[in-house]
Amino acid sequence: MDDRALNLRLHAACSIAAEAGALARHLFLNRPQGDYALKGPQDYLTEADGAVEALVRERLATVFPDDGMIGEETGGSSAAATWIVDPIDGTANFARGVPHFCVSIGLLVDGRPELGAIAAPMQNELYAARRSRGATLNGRPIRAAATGALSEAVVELGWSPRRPAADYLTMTERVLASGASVRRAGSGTLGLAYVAAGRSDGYAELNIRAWDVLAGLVLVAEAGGLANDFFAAPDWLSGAPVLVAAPGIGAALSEIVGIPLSAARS
Ligand code: LIP
Repeated sequence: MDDRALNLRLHAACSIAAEAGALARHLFLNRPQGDYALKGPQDYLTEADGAVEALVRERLATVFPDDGMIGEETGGSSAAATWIVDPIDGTANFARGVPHFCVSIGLLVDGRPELGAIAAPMQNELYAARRSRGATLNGRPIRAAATGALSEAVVELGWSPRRPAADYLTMTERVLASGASVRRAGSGTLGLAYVAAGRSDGYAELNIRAWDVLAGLVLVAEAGGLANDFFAAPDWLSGAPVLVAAPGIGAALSEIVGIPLSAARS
C-alpha cells in the first residue's frame, strides 16, 4: 500500500475515532446506572459497544469498501488491509461509571501493524501513529519515558479470567519484588497508550485480544518504546500475551514477566 493510501487511512481513522468517541461519551453521560450485561465472567457488554462498533463499521465501509474489518462485538472478515476495532475498550469501567475507556481503531496490512488511532473522549485525548511516521497525542509528538530502573518504574498489569488468577498473582508479585509500583486501570488499550506517552513505564497482560492492542502497539513503537511481537503468535485473534515498555527497563521487565520483546523496530 503506498504512502498516499496509508495517509488517507490514518486521517480517516482519526476522524472516525473522534466521532465514535463523541458518541461513546454521550452514551456514557446518559446511561442508566446498572445498564449492562455480562458476556462471561467479568466480561462486560453495554449497548454502547454495539452502537459505536456499528458507526465505525459503517464509516470505514463507506470510505474503504475493499478493506476488511474485525470488530470485538460483531467479528468480521479480513483482507489485505484489515481494520481491527474495539468500540469501547475498558467496558467494565464504562459499565460501572468509571470515566477511563476509549475507542481503538488499528490497521493491519498484509499482517503487519501499520497505523492506529485511539480516542479517550472523557479526557478529550486523541492518540495517533503510523509506522515510521511517529506518534502523537492531540497532534503533539509523544515519547516513551527515560526511566532507567525498575525500582523507579510504574508498571500497569492487566488481567482477565482468560488465564488462572495464580498466573497473574505470580506476575504481580515478581514485578512488586523488583521495586516497581504496580497499577491496574482496566483498559489495556489506554495502558499501552500511557506507555507511549511516558505516563507509565510498562504494560503486561498474559492474554489479551488483538482489538485491545493493535493501535497501542503502533503508538509504543513510534514513541521509542519496546514491544513483544504480538502478531507473531499463532492464534493472536483468540488472545495472546502483550508486553510494552520504556526502553530503559524493557529487558528487565521482559525477564520478570516472561514475555520476550521483539527485536524488530518499525
Ligand atoms: C478489556 C481490556 C483489558 C482486559 C479485559 C478486556 P474490553 O477489553 O482492556 O485489558 O483485561 O479482559 O479484554 O473488554 O473492555 O474491550
